[in-house]
Amino acid sequence: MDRGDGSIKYILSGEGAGIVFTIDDTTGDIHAIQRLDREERAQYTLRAQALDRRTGRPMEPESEFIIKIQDINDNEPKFLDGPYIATVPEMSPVGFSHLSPSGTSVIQVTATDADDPTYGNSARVVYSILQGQPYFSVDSKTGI
Ligand SMILES: [Ca+2]
Ligand SMILES: [Ca+2]
Repeated sequence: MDRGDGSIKYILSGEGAGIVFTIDDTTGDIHAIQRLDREERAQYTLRAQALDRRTGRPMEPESEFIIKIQDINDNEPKFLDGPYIATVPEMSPVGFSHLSPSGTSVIQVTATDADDPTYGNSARVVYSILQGQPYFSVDSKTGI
């Protein structure tokens, strides 16, 4: 029904309307007016309606829609329980692998990443040791 002559007025309501999102009341275009952080809030449910600008009467029933915030990789993995302190007896057996777990397990470290685990590799954690070779190694998957 919108002939583009400005006779229709669009209004927005719902979560974050007027604060996070705004609508151009002539075109119906919706814009974000704040920076969005998926880790703070992953989606918003909004409602929009087209009104006759002259009478204020609705032109159609209100429609609901959901805006999902697409993730970017903006969080690095963190060791929430660190710093870790562990002890290992001297002369302990060396070596470790899944096939021959005969070596000495010293500690398991666990890192978490706040990004979306269901999208891409942004939340994927791989463990490696920066210092301490050749005496220590870490399993890249388990952190043992
Ligand atoms: Ca990440
Ligand atoms: Ca993110």
